[in-house]
Amino acid sequence: MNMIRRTFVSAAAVAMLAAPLAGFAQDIKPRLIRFGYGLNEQSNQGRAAKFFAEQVEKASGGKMKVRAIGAAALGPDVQMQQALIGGAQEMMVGSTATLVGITKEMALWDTPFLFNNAKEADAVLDGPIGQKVIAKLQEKGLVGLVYWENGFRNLTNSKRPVTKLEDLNGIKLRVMQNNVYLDSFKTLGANAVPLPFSELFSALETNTVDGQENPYNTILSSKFFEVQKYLSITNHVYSPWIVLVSKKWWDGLSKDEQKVLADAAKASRDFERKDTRDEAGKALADLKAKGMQINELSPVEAGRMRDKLTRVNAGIGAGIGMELWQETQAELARLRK
Ligand code: TK8
Repeated sequence: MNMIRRTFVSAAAVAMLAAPLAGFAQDIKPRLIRFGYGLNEQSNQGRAAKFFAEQVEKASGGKMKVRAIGAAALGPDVQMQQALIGGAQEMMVGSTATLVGITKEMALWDTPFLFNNAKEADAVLDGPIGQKVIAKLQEKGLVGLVYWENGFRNLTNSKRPVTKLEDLNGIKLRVMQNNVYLDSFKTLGANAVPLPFSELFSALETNTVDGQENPYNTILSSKFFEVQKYLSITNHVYSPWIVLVSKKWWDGLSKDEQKVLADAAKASRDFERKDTRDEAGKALADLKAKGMQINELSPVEAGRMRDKLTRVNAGIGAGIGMELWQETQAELARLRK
């Protein structure tokens, strides 16, 4: 009797649970979003990825779950881009520079000294020009949501302080997998070697390369100060990150779900830029305290470097199309008035 009763009760319980499950299975099972990135969890990129995940979870009432996966555990930028295009991964954040092989217009952001300050960068990236470049991704199977700040890039190396152009001669310098960067640093006389970011620390540690260039935040969070003695302040280019979605996957979302992601991406952009700028403001002192030897270039030497670097501009204009190039120059002139 007891046995039968127990069986009956549990069968009823199962039936009660199973009924709503059957009807709303689609709604109850949260959408799982793998959001990959290259830096570690303690970086500005990691903090903003976590913020994005929290926003999505909150705004969707737990129906959408973002798993932020850092340290290139899902692969370096280029590999994740392909996974998104193929639909094997949902989202990522990475450099626009590594996207140039897919969308050539992204090379606009590789232009040395394009922006004088973050305010200009925000205005152009968030304005019509930035949106026009983002829209180009669609035909390649990607949806770009927002630009985050990677930041102004500076040079580090293990050989000597770079105080003038000639100091770069013979320095093996890792660059991103991008032709503008490759040409830029060859033009400056360095021995430029393209490498994915995920291989950079160990390449520096084993002296496979002598140097690299990245914003202060990354030099700090990726602990490059452990393997790089010299930091030369060049601010040679402003580098954005971009939050990407697989178009294949995006097209299967409801309008509400797309809105949750777009809104959370905007909120994450504002959070990320503020956090990055706060950190960058303190980073030089931190890097000095960690033992890095930091130098600025004299105005004359900075000018020489700038003149050489801007020689790649003609090639960038031709690559992205003169119309986009001129439109950007006009917009910058307008902003600077
Ligand atoms: C991280 C990279 C990094 C970039 C680089 O995945 O490769 O040097 O600056 O931020 O995108």
